[in-house]
Amino acid sequence: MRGEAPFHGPTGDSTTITRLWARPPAVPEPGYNRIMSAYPEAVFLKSAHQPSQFVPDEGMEVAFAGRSNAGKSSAINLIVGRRQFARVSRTPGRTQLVNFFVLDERVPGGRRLVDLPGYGFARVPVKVQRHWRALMDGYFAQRRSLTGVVVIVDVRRGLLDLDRQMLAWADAAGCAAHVLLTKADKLSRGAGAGVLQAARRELGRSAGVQLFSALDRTGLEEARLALESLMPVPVATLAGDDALTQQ
Ligand SMILES: Nc1nc2c(ncn2[C@@H]2O[C@H](COP(=O)(O)OP(=O)(O)OP(=O)(O)O)[C@@H](O)[C@H]2O)c(=O)[nH]1
Ligand SMILES: [Mg+2]
Repeated sequence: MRGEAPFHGPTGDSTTITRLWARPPAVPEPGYNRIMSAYPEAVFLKSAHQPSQFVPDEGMEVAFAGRSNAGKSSAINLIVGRRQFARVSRTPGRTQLVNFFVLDERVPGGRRLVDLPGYGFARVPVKVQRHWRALMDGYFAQRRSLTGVVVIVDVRRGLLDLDRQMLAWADAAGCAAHVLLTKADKLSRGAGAGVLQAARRELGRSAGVQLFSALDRTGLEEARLALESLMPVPVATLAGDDALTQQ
């Protein structure tokens, strides 16, 4: 069952965490009060500059893609529940690396998040743009573990052509997609709802879409549920979790 479990942190203060994948235990198991993140096992794995440096293609993987500076790394940090997990930058278009993170080992081969280099930054030299395209082509063509793509879109801009191209890429790779219209804190409720409605109309059933803000946490639960549905843990494993937590 999915739900929120109140727990007491190491300092004794009462905090709320979300366990997306298991029923909260009636009696906290040892170590339970040390869980500070929605994904306590999450760790940075590797940065790759070329396809040959990608981590082994096993388990499940969800990629976060979006325009430069749209808020990909900030979204990952909030969803995972760690402040400095993926690096947030003020200078767009700097890094052209594919960053791999392990989320957990809940399926054989593990579940990973991938922070892709941002696209659409006009001042990037042609050579860098070519490198980006080759890297993305390599990534989408070969990752069999890629089960979903989260496309991060600045709500003030709405869906643009490069976002549509990314969604088409995901579709061609046979991946489900979910769009986060982020920086929702920058727009009024009415304006945000308008962009959401337009995106829903355009995407239809091809992708999920929602409002999000890494600043005020708008849409956090919905985004976590969407992430889980992009990399589902088999029911047999979930049943095992429940059995463990009931001991
Ligand atoms: N107000 C607001 N600012 C945000 C939000 N998300 C990200 N930012 C800011 O936007 C800037 C870019 O955020 P990043 O998370 O680094 O964006 P990115 O897409 O990973 O950027 P690149 O990796 O350079 O492509 C930073 O200054 C963030 O603080 C949000 O939801 N609301
Ligand atoms: Mg980033």
